[in-house]
Amino acid sequence: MRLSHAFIPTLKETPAEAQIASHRLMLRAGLVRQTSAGIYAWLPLGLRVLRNIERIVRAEQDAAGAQEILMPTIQPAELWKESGRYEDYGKEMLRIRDRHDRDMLYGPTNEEMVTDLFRQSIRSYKELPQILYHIQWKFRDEVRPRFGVMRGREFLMKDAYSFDIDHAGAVNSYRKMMLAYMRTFQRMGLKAIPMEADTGPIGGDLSHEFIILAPTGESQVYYDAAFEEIDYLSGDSFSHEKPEDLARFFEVMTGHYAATDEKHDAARWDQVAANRKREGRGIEVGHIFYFGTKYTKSMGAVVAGPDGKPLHPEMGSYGVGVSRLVGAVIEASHDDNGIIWPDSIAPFKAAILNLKIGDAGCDALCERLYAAFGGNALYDDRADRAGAKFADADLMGHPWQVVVGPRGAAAGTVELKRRATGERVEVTPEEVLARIGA
Ligand code: 5CA
Repeated sequence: MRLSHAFIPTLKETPAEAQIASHRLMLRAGLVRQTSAGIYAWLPLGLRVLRNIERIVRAEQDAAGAQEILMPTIQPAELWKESGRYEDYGKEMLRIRDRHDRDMLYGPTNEEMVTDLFRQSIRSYKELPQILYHIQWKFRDEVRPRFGVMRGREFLMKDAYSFDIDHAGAVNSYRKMMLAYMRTFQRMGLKAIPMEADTGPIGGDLSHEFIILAPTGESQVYYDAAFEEIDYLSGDSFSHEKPEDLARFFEVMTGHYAATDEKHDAARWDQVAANRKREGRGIEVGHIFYFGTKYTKSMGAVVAGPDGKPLHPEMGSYGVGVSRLVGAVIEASHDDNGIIWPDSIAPFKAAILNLKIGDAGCDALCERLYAAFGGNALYDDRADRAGAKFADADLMGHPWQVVVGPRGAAAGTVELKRRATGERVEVTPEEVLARIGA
């Protein structure tokens, strides 16, 4: 993308309505614009990040054996009347009436709809387990939407739903999703910690939230250093395949101390060795629930069991705040100059900064690099001051900056800057591509 013609409306001034760094930076770097309270339009730079996050979430769901579907945003009220949540959900639910006077709603979550799909099609225990997921917009009419995309009214969620024949199966699915989440967050360059949580309006009796560490996080967290040391992605770490492996994984996740403020247990905290104690701030980016037969019973979903008798499958649901993650990553990774994207979700791998537009050497070298990046670079081809280009590249947070000036271009070199460390090296264009791996 050429910056001279890109729809990336950066702001010089700090928007007054934004109270936290990620919200300020998302507006300033031109990622999103608010269209109504808590509702945002995603602009090219922001959308590329959102899509990258989706891609990682999807890959890890698929790897764990979950199957992607796509349920609609608009749901019939009948389903929610069956589960009993139509009244319970209160004002957070956006209720709509269609032209035939039928009660509809904009889905805040999809337990009812997925249970309905399940009961229409699955007949036998032999077809279980099933884990279904989708990545779809939700609407919750929050009283006080704030912090930009972190607490919006319309937001993108990955929600998965598991169906098993018994408690042991459901617990295995729950652990599988927990592992998928730890892998997902690590791939995004985040340190995530699962913490026991309340179940709220989803219901059930086992629940964990996934908190990522960020100095500006909403809640105070206490945890064992173990969570900073585990590598969930290495070849010889945990696998989804075997229940024994998942049990060992779950033991590690729940055997080490981790709690938010509300659940903090001073007596248990005292048991943690002093050199293993960690404290910090955190942001909830995911939440998983086991609730057994709550929905399958109330909605009459049954399958034939091994003995031929009907049984209500046991369910869990598993949410990731996909759009919230864009803000959460920025909270975890920024400095005074702007965003610092982790490589895996950055909108572009690199920015190419042409310091002298019109200089034949600079222009030719930049064009050559731009072509070689094949769409993975943002080319700053604006007739602007060098200072403005540096500032915008830092603000937008590209992991690498390739700086092309007339002297270097004549000598066949460029300056390569790593955004995260500020480190600069003088290299040949060939080395740029080799290092960044475009
Ligand atoms: N049905 C369950 C799991 S699929 C559920 O809805 N869980 S939830 O309410 O905890 O939401 C899941 C995730 O969505 C949260 O962890 C959070 O990351 C994200 N989320 C929830 N509310 C909002 C909101 N108002 N704005 C942005 N993200 C949100």
